[in-house]
Amino acid sequence: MTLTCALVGAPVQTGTQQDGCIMGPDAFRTAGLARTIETLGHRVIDLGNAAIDPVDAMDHPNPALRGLSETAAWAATLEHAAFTASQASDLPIFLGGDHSLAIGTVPGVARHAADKGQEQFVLWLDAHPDIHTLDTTASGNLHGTPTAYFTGRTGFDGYPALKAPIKPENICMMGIRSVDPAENAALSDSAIQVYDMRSIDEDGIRAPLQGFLSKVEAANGALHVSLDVDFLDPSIAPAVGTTVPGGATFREAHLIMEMLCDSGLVTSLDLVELNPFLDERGRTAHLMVDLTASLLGRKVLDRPTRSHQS
Ligand code: B3U
Ligand code: MN
Ligand code: MN
Repeated sequence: MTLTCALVGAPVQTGTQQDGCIMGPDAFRTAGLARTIETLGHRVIDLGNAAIDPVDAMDHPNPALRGLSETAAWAATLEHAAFTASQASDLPIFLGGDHSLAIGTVPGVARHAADKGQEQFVLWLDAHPDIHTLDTTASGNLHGTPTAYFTGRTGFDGYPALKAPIKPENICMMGIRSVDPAENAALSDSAIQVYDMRSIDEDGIRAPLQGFLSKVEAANGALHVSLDVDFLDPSIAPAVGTTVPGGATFREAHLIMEMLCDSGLVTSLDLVELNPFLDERGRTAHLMVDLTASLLGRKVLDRPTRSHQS
């Protein structure tokens, strides 16, 4: 199937401690994202980079917080950008930028799904659950907070009101291996499906992902995939500020993307946390582009692979 993909640059780095994610959108473009997608027979429209206006400082009792007013401003800007890109294309691809951008992209695509009468689902591919509130984050880095915000948890004063919060039971997290105590408590009380690296080691990727995709299909839902570079093992994806050992392998990551492609269910994608300043000759940027290619139909064989025949 030929898709129209809209690229939306989201050069957000106020959610992290380390500078560099601001260059992410240009690194994805330089690594040939548009060309690669077009080679697979799809159409690409590049909508350029979103931007925020200067903002006034916001106060908050948590003294660790940094970049609060800018990040809250990105929420509104990217919600709008994601909503309009969803209307203008079959598949908006958001080029990060740190993961705090999902406070805009996920609510924006969810509003579009709600308008169409569809439930929004989210596949969160990350070393971290990013489920801190403004009160619980000890690092103060707001890229650790998006899933708490878009599921409608309290503790986000000053942020835009959510029009279509994501139901926790519609979220599947994979690759999780770094969880703070407050996040652990939040996940214990939550209906979010979490597959940590232990469960992937024991059961593999295929069965849990197939289970989640069946749920999305049964609900005729929209599916947003949020891919954090640190989902991948640092040995294959060094260009990220928060490397965590024991990540997804090259083969696991491609298998996920191939299964997502076969499902035909993905309606939007975040590519986040790429810090080109930390990359080695563009290899992480290229890997993220290659994973996107697998999601959009690049295959080893034209004929079905063995697993499809059995
Ligand atoms: N949970 C930690 C670490 C972290 C979260 N997201 C990333 N790192 N990328 C925190 O700072 O909230
Ligand atoms: Mn993340
Ligand atoms: Mn992460």
